[in-house]
Amino acid sequence: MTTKIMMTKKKKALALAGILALLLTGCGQPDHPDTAALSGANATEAPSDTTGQPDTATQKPTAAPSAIPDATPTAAPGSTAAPTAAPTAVPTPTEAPASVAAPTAAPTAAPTPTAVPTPAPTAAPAPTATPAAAVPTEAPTAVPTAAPTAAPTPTAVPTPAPTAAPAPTAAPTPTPTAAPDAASSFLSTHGALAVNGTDLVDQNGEKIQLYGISTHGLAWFPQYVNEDAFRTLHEDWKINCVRLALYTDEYGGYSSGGDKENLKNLIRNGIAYATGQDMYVIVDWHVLNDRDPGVHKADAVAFFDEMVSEYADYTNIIYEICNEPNGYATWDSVKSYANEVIPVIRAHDEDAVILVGSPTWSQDIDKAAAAPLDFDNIMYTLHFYADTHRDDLRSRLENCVSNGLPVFISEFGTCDASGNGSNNFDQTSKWLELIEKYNLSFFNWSLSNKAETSSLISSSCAKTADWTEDELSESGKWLRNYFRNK
Ligand code: IDC
Repeated sequence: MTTKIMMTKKKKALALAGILALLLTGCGQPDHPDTAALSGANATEAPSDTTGQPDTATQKPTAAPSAIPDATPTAAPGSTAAPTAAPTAVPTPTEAPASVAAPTAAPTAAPTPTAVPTPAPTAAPAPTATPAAAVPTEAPTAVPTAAPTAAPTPTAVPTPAPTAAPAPTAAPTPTPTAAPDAASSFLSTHGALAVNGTDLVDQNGEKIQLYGISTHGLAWFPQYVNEDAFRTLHEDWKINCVRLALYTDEYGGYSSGGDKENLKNLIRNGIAYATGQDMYVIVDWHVLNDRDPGVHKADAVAFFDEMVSEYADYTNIIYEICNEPNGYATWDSVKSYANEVIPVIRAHDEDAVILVGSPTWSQDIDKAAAAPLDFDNIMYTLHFYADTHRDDLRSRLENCVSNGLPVFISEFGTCDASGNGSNNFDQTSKWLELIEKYNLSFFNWSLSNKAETSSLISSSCAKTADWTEDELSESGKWLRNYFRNK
């Protein structure tokens, strides 16, 4: 507790320094020269798509259904997620605008402090919870090195000495005790992160860069949330963070008929496996088909309220509250959503780093720069797909960062914005050069074997861990090599 409190103070100091820096440099740039150009300019770069992004309205019908068959059947060992999914149940985008106004707005009442107490928070990530994905026998070892810096609270595992029944919540999960071998652990070295100016910094105020890969939709590919997969990613791919993509409104989405409990358990397991592998982890509320995050705001509020209360003492979790607003979503609507969801998270974890997307599939960071949120420890996400987004978006990124906006690349592809087409490693290299120049964090899409270019695992490989190089896709080989040589 003391550690956490001390870090909190330190982070506040850093945040203040950050604010001062922002005030001094000024981060707004309302008249960004690329703004006008960008929406149409990609036409030359991406012949088939003027926005440079998949139109989720047209994409959805064809994308989701075909995805399911080639993905789940052979691969998922007994995935309970698949069948029903009812992708078509989703509200049509054009009807939605009204909901942006968020009448239902689930009054942020949520952040009631009472949520935190009893749940013996640190005990949560019971790996046995998800039948489909969890590999039962692995449970105990999952959280050993567990965020040592996280709450060394003694009170954790109380006495509930669950009688016999290994009930769902039972799992006397390894409570991160003190921190014996702390010195050698990446998580204990870097601890709770914060944002200082444009930098992501660790508990010592030193710059840190997170990098790794994003899962595909957890409902689509639950089988990759297993301890061996995360061990492979950490030990063999040498990444330091995994992003868990929880679609809200697509196939098996959290707010479109998906099994909420199962999805939350996949998140819990993902957190446990990442923590056990000494990695940071991003919990991504993957807004896409819903376009405006306000559409499912009530679910977002309830989801983050529950999850963050369970993990309030973890120092290795980053919350991403809206993957890619698009369509009719505006920065104002994203902002009003963020202004309701962020306090819910902060009610449990007052200084968690939170990632916020922007309109046009998280490309409009200049709009965020012109009217940033009024919270500490926020980073704005920029997403790119290398064969679609090129110089225009790169210079927007560079302008925003040099003007003081903290940016985090929570998703990128080496191919085009549909997730398919050809890989463009020349353009990917240009992006990575810029990313390294500014020490930005970055995450590739995606950990799956779906037959599409952006999948990192070859579609002919059903293994869910320990992939050999032959079993990786073209981009899988390229990226693994990049990560290993960083
Ligand atoms: C794509 C998946 C594809 C799935 C589709 C659903 O690769 O299998 O059918 O979503 O709509 C994004 C999104 C990400 C997309 C990806 C590729 O964040 O969810 O995944 N992409 O289109 N933004 C830009 C590209």
